[in-house]
Amino acid sequence: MIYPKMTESRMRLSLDGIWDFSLLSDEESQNLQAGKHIENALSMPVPSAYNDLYETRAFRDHMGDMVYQRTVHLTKQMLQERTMLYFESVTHRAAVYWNGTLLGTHKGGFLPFEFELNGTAVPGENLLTVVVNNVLDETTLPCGRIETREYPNLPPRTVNLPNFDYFNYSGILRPVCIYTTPKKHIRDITVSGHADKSFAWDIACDETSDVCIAVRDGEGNTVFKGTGRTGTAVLNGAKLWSPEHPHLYTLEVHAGDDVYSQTFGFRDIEIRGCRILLNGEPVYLKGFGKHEDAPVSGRGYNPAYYVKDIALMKWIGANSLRTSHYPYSETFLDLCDREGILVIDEAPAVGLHTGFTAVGLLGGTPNGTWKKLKTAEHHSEVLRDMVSRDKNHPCVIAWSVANEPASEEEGAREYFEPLMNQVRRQDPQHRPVTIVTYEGSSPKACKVAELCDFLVLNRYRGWYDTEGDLEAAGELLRTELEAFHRRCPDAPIMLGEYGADAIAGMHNTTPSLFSEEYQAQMLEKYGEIMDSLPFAAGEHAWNFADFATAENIKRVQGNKKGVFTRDRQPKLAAYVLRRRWKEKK
Ligand code: GCB
Repeated sequence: MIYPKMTESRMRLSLDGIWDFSLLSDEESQNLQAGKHIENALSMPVPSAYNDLYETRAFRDHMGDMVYQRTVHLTKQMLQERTMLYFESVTHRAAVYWNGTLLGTHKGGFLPFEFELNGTAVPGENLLTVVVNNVLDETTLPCGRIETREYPNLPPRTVNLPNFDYFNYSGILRPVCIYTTPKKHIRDITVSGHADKSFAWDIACDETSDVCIAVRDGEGNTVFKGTGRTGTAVLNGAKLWSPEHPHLYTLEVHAGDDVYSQTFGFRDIEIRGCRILLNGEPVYLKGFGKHEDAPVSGRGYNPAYYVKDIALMKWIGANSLRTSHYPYSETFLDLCDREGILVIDEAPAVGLHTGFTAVGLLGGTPNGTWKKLKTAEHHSEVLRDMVSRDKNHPCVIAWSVANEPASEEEGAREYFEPLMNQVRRQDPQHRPVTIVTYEGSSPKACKVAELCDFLVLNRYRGWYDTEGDLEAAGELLRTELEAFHRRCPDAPIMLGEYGADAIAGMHNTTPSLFSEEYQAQMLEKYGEIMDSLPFAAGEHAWNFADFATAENIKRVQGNKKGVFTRDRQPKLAAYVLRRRWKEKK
């Protein structure tokens, strides 16, 4: 699958706009007639999360199905071509109907899928109905739990609890479009450029199609021409891609009647002697774990926020981020290519722990996670789809297979080893692969460290323990990082998360928890420790901005560990990081 766009042989019709929408009870869902117009529909923007668009707790926290619907007008000419319906993401499950006929279903809320319309669609008016389901359990990624609670005088209440610390925004979160291709079409393009100026291409298309390729530089000049479905060549004058100079090239492919162009960069990423090397030079990762999260649209597609966030990352001196805790939109990754941001691309695999959650509501006791969860097959599917979608991006420098799983429990190694190997086999650029681990997975207990090409550790010393005592927090952190270094002396070690909640505007002369001063001091302390460890390879503060979470007593209207507020204004910590990161090489 390649990203749908206009070319001289392809057409793209956006279906974004205001759709009809309704939440469905189980009974309404059973009786839904997908070929009929829904009654009493609400207006709903696509793309967007649905949750914050109308009031009431029942609306926002609905658990189950919801329906989106719109009419689509097609021309005769469009249907003479191969005509596809493409969803960039529907969270978390979709059943898609065209004129009442089920085109297919999809599970997984953060990656694209598509269906062919030929044979079902007609010229003129058509009815598109999408039934979305947002329930998370021990078979989905991310993982959730379903609980039924009994109260006096009330019918039992069933709730869906996330095993993770962000609000379960759902709906049609990213753009939807129809696109056409010639019947014989380009199915996939793989292109990798290297620091030695060599590059390789591989075009999946009909065997009978003649393939010609051309490479264009950033100014649009054709700098190479070749033929064949696969090939390698050297482009002597190629300029390398890096954060300082994110030079991009375009591979233009003609395969039979189909034409498509794919951007790529010349760059190498490798690990040597516990350093991450970009184009042969050590690079220290400075940046954040982020979320796709904004007021009103929630986790919905939001290009203005994408641009603003990257601009703020540059302002603060960051060079990298992790797409915690799911693959971000394709537009965001294109922007990172263009702006030179290094990305650790994370699968939507969070909450794989039946005894621990980030907000501590599960008690923290190892609990037989790997016997209980039934996620292995789906995990393999989302990894396959993530690598396949993102493999050509020069900005993607590494893959994260999961965030904070029960990596200290028996069975973790057996669960993860095949998944790590799958990613390594599939990635044409052989990027480093990791699993991001938490405090419970100590240097003694962790069962997956040796599976990782580099270690990404989430640590909250000074917050979830040793709170208020930054000296003790610092020494605990140092001791633990040193122990991991002794265990894996050749693996670069970085912090994947560290931070403290700070309520913007709350100040103390003697810094205490939740004040802007305490957050700033804590980040400063962690910086001091990282500077003293020669094997430290990077630091990603948690989080770039305040974000929405489920309600619980450990969250003050969401997670407030943002260095920026949810509307992207700086807290004191932003200036502390800025001073440090502008200097730090
Ligand atoms: C973590 C999680 C992240 C949480 C964070 C926190 O370890 O990976 O999703 O939001 O801690 O703030 O507790």
